[in-house]
Amino acid sequence: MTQFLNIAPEVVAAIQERRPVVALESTIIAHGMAFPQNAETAFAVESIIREEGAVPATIAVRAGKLKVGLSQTEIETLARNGASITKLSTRDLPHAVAMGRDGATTVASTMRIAALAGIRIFATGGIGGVHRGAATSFDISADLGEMALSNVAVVTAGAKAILDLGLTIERLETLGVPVVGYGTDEFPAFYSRSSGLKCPMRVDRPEEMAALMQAKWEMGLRGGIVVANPIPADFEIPASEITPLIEKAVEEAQAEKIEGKDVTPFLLARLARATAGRSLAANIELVKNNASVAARIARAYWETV
Ligand code: PSU
Ligand code: MN
Repeated sequence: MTQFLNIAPEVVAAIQERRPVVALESTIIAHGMAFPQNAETAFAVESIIREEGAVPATIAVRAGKLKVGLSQTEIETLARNGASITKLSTRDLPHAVAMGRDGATTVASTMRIAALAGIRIFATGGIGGVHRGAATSFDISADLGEMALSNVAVVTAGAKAILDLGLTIERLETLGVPVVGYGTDEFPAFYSRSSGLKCPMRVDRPEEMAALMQAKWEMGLRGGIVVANPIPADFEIPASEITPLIEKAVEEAQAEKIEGKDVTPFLLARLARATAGRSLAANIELVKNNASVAARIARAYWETV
């Protein structure tokens, strides 16, 4: 594996000493937010993880290496070059490695690389899922398939309602993935704390989440865990406000025949524009909150295993 992986010395030391590490994805930097907020958020999230006593490891592909723990300069390069950075899901990793390319990793590929490095917890904004209209488009994010394979707990503010959240939960059930409400009974809808959909299970404390992770993996059950952590109440945008904007963005994507991996970035960009900055503020706050929760879970996990 070492020929493919390039892990920052600080992260290697933490993994070897069984100290808490939190993985972070890079597609959210390159394609999820615009510059300079993407860079500021990426740095803020790393600081929060450090303040909570864990080591951050932002993951991307650099010159064909699976890089775990990016430098400030590498993060800034991803943030500045945004749209021109290749979005790499798991299926794209072999080609990017073979050709010595650069790219930003999605939830799916970040999970896989984190698992290869021995990292068990990952903080993001929102995971991909089953798109609306998937019955005809077959558009289901590889994030879900990866959840069945990689032993990583992903802290996410639920998922954006650009997806069919009900079908996303169904698919995760089929794949055997625990979807755990963190301090909530409801599956959160990214900008909104509530979606009207129930989470199949709930925990309220980092120690409970750590015990769940340990139980799953020590029983030999492979795959990930969705830690569904709602946006802090002060920053939420009510579903009644955001849903019509989401529906309009989905219609625009269909009208403009946007397909494949371009669908998610297109919808995110349209929504950011339609909400004139308010969605961005919400997005930044929920990512920070996920990072803080992930670091606390990481600490609890490495204290118990
Ligand atoms: N959802 C968001 N923000 C994001 C993404 C999803 O609210 O930035 C990104 C993540 O990197 C996720 C990817 O893994 O989009 C999913 O893309 P696709 O649907 O093409 O699999
Ligand atoms: Mn897709």
